[in-house]
Amino acid sequence: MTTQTQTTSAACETCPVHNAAALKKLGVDMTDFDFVVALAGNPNTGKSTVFNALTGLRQHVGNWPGKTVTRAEGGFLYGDNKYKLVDLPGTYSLLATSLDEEVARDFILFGQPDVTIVVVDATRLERNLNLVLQVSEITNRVVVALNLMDEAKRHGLQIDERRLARDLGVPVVPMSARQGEGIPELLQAVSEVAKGEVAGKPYRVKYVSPELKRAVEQLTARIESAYPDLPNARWVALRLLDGDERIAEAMRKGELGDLTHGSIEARAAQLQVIGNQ
Ligand SMILES: Nc1nc2c(ncn2[C@@H]2O[C@H](COP(=O)(O)OP(=O)(O)OP(=O)(O)O)[C@@H](O)[C@H]2O)c(=O)[nH]1
Ligand SMILES: [Mg+2]
Repeated sequence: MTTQTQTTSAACETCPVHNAAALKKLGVDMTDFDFVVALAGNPNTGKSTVFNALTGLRQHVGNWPGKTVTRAEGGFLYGDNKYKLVDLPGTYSLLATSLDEEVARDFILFGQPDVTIVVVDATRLERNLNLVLQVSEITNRVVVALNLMDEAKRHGLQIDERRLARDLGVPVVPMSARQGEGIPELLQAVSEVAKGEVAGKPYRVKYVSPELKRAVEQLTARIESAYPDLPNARWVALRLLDGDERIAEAMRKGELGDLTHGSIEARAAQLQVIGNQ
């Protein structure tokens, strides 16, 4: 083998396609994980399909929305790191209206995942982007899995994923999870964001009014002092200013503290959510 060939093959080993070999599905083994990754997305976009592909577990998959109703967790090894992957119920928005949406919302907002993968349906991009923008409001660590690309192609839809990534300010990985296409690239993107090698700079809605900005800042500070362990106090402040009765009620009853990372973990342990074995 010539030096040239060796160089080429060594370089090639770092490409995502070859890194596929670096995935080890760990099933329910989540001991000593380095990173927590959440799978969020609208209902029926392929979250559990991705979850199963990465963990080797068998979460319920089917072609109708609302199958996953509670959290499921599994592990995988990629490169030198162990990951805990959390499959969530589908949700259209972080303004949860149903119990399973609430499970997803609570984990995305308060579970402090290191990376949130938002799985979107490439054939219904506009509707799906709503959640991407909402998640982008609360964290920089987002990867968009642009799933069902096979369906999009079948319908003659063309998506400029580079442009989309630029506009959203986060990595976008086109994929067809059911066929396993794009999984290596997704893993690569997730590991880069988890390790801080790639820093997203998500598009955020700009608050034009200085009064609103000031009100948000003041209220955020008060919430932070009342609930020092609560991540995303700013989101809670925005919801309160928007007149969200459920959040106001949780605040009045002192239940907001139940949404901190530790409490969510404890509640999950009680529920024993791995119902897929
Ligand atoms: N054609 C195609 N179908 C897919 C792809 N990924 C997943 N599916 C199918 O889409 C349907 C929904 O997949 P799930 O993984 O159950 O979706 P989910 O997001 O977990 O759904 P909920 O838990 O109900 O929110 C299933 O029939 C999958 O087989 C894909 O890339 N292409
Ligand atoms: Mg599911």
